[in-house]
Amino acid sequence: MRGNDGTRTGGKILIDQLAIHGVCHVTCVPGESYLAALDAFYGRDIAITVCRHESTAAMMAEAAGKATGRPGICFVTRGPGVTNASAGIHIARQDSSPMIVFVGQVARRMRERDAFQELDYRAVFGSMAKWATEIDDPARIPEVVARAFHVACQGRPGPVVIALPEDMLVERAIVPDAKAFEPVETWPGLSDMSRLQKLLWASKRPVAIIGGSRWSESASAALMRFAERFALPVATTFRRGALFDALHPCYAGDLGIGSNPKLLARIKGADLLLVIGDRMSEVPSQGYTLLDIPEPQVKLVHVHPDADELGRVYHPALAINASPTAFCSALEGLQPPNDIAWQGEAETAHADYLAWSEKATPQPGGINLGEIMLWLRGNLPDDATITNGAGNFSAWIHRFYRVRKFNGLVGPASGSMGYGLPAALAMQTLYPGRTVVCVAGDGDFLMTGQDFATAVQYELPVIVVIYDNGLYGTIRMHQERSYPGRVIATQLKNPDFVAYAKAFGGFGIKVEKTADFPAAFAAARKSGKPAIICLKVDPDALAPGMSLSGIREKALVGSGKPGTHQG
Ligand SMILES: Cc1ncc(C[n+]2csc(CCOP(=O)(O)OP(=O)(O)O)c2C)c(N)n1
Ligand SMILES: [Mg+2]
Repeated sequence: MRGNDGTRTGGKILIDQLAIHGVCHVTCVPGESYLAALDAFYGRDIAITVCRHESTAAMMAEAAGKATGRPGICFVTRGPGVTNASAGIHIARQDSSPMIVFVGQVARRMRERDAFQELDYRAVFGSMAKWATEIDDPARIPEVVARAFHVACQGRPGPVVIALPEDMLVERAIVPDAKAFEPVETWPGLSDMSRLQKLLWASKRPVAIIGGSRWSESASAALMRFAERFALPVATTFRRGALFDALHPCYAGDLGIGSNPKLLARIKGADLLLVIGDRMSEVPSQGYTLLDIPEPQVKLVHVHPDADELGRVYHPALAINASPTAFCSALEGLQPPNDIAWQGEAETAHADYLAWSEKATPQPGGINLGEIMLWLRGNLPDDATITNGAGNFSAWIHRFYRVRKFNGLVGPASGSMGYGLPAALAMQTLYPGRTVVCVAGDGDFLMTGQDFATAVQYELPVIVVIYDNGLYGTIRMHQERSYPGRVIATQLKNPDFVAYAKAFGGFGIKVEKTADFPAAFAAARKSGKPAIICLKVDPDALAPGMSLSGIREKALVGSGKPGTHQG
């Protein structure tokens, strides 16, 4: 509260800054360490989602940051609270998403005694967050918070962790507010664009690869127009499929895990790669095999919003320090050559993509998740969003679900399990009218499954489709490849997910045959409640076109060993 003397508590100053910077929603798990900040939310026009676990609160904030380009905001308590939140902080780091985590801290006079739940946040998050700091003086809150918004959003976006000593939050200070932050765009120079045009004109087989953050719906539309004018094949990187309409005639597919071999061959055969916004890290670079390090064997044009990422791993022929949003509007000024040397390549690349994603691969058992993806892509509304975490189940989404809209897919490029439900909660909170479907593994779902309660509490009608194979299937796959028949620590005894959904106050239904999915989905929607559709699947159905037994046999033949244990 503001006193008659013009003073405000640290907590009040803090929440005032959030409002000024345009925050209208935060996530949290409460703690006594930041009560004064919580109290300052009282009666304010900022919605709060209280979660059951800090990993959900942090992943929700990360997903909101990923979807909007503005920092997702999360409040957690000290020690155990913020260490629980660290999974979400790590995702924001790897996925380059803007996010600010506020965390309670012991009172200033107790610091460095290893007081109750004390942590040195600068040390603990120093290498994971983009910036980790602590506010000692309430009069500096406007300065630090404004800087946090800039740091989180500019260059390569990422997480900022700000510790709030308990006594600092109740201390009163007189300080003016900061002004609302405006994210700074980084524009390509005219000479960058003319060098790019020359390289394109000299090229015979160019391919564009897009990913990373700092995109917008209009940037993605501008890129589609550019691709059309230049007849340029465009691939998206791992879990960034929502940046380009899958049915656009230039879409070449997804460069992730289990990618189309024809796409990989096309990229290997290219003479110019135009990488926009992405780092070409381990997964899209196919374990750092697509491009030689440090000197790529192909002409690389690397466009990235952070100068530090340019030349970090790859030495590009042309490095352009620009945000994808600014770069894509500058693309409107480029002229295609009169005679496009690669004419027809985009068409072929798109035909290869369509053929790769057209028909579901056969699977053992009654459920084929590929067929379900085909049904979802044909029946979900245009603006629907699919979210996912990590596990083999997600391979069916990336291969068969054709993402048509910006934000139509929200997943962790960092491969973090448990992400799908929090991301779905974040998307449904941001866009209440949309259909939001989380596709989860059984292992994956239960990493944050307790927050199905949050969906019920806030009446967020997300639909969770669980691929219940009773396995940490991905790890079992690696296990069978490296140690065939020696099954250890990858089997799961699951709860009854239908009863689970109902116990939380949601809707639950089990599906054992692919043909029953549409009716189950309709029933879930009709219920208007958060829902779980549990797909009881044959554990042998490991990944698209891949069976557990097949993998084991292949590995045994390769090693010449007989199986020692049946899983
Ligand atoms: C937080 C986290 N812990 C562990 C892993 C390692 N990991 C990757 S996939 C996987 C198993 C996923 O199992 P499930 O969700 O059931 O999907 P499935 O592979 O069976 O389809 C594990 C344990 C991870 N990626 N993230
Ligand atoms: Mg599983």
